[in-house]
Amino acid sequence: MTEAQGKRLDGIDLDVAIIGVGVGGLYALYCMREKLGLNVQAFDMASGVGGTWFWNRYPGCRVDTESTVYTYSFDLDMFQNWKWSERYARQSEVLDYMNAVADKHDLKRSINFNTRIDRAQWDDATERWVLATGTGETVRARYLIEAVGLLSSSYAPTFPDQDKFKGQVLVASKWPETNPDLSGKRVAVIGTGSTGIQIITELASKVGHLHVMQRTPQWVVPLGIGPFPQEARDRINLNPIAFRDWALNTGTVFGFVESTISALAVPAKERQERYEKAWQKGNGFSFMLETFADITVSPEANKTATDFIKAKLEAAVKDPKVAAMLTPTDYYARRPLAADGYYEVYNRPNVTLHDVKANPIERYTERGLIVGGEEVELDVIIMATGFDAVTGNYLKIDTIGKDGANLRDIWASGPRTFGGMTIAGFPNFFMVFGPFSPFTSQPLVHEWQVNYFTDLIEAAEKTNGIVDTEVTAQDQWVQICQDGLAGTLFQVTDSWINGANIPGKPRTSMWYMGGMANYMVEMNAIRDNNYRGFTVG
Ligand code: N01
Repeated sequence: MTEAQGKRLDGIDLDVAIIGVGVGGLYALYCMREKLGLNVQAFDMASGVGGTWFWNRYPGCRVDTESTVYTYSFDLDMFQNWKWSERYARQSEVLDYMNAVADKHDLKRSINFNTRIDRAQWDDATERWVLATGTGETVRARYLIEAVGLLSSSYAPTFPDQDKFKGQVLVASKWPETNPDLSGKRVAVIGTGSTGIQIITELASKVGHLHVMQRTPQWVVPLGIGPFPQEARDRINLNPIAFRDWALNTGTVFGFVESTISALAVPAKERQERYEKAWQKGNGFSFMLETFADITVSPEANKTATDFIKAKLEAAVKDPKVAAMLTPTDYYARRPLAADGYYEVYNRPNVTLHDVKANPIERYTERGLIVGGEEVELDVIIMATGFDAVTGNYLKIDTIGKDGANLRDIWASGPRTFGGMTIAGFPNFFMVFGPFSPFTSQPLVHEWQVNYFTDLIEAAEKTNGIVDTEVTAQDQWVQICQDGLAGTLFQVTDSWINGANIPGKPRTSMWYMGGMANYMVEMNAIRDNNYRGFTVG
């Protein structure tokens, strides 16, 4: 056993067990060990830190949130001095950063890599979580923190006769550590979400022929890739805490202030100018939320945005038939997509767009895929088909709370949580960015939630208390979240945001839609009211 693999497991009794060492889990490990001085061990299936950034190393992978807010703030020195090279960091740079954080704080000695947790059961008699690893070992812990990721549970559907295919099938979210050489090859990309468009724009000029298998077209705006802006660095350096707090006090923590103006309240000329400015600046979230306040809630306002993008698309794509295939018919109300030069890719002679809704992928052959009755010959097929988002990884672990309550039963028709962090009947159990967390960018919000429950655990430690959640408080929280999504176009537009992307998954709200600033107000009021809604028994 190497040092990086962590302690021997079987029979160990911990204060805290953490599942997952992505952005949230690493910080939770830091807080539990360094702030509270608890005996903590973290577990991850990967052989290194990074969570989704460990696995998603496909060509073109990078954050599409500005690096200014895709960072930790707890280590002020690193917050100020880590030199992100680009406005949107590449996956390799994010992974380097996370390794640097883990190494600086010596976190890896408390992590068991290559370790899957299959089962977690609360034992009332000993007031401990009993975890079972994939290799049959047992670990006990007073607290369990699951930081298993919002978009980490891969979804890669299979098609008939896959075993006959003589080429290679690669899943974007489980990309091989050694990057395969795709130059000159006939490559298909199945899926045109954030992952698909990053791969498509990166590979179009590098492969022999690229076949894009598009089921539902999406609205795409430019990302605006470029060097990390000096003015952002200056602003962070001037007062990092003030910058962090400013970002947290916006609605979505993407590093800008959301608009409060209706798209319908300004003259058409001004509206066009605003959209044009946002288009030139780049960034999907900014285009959707910084331009106008009601794009995601009003069909009329939404149409002003889609009319603008449609005109750009039609100007960019030379073949009108291809432009028509690329034009969505639904609202601009999925998670917004951004990539530089996406539509222009389809002018290349080595790129073919397939409409696999009209002409479905039927099956594999030895040489490729049958699409709409015709064989497409391929060397490599890339599945960019997304994730069982938000709830997927929680439900993979067989989690049993008090009185034998199984999480899979409790969440059968949709998740139930309090503040996105706890679940009634699951004592001493915490989630980082669990269902019904705010609909925001992640790292700073992960930190905020971890800080919040670190304080709660500290309070419980003082009285040897067990933290649980009142069912009524949880019900109220779920209701607020369901009402919140119901008022938006995200609710009526199929995507992973509402669970519609996974066959058989309940279609429901999984978010607090009131914005981060309001979320902090609500959660701080709960804390200041003696943690109303939590029980520390
Ligand atoms: O997944 P998606 P993703 N046959 O669900 C298609 C984050 N992320 O991995 O729309 C054919 O968005 C599916 O088609 P349809 C980000 O939050 C961030 O791209 O269901 N096609 C769709 O086109 C993002 O939103 C970055 O009809 C099938 C695609 O696969 C989230 O992860 C980078 C199919 C899935 O799109 C998920 O993005 C990457 C089938 N059977 C990801 N099944 C950053 O930049 C599915 N599809 C930070």
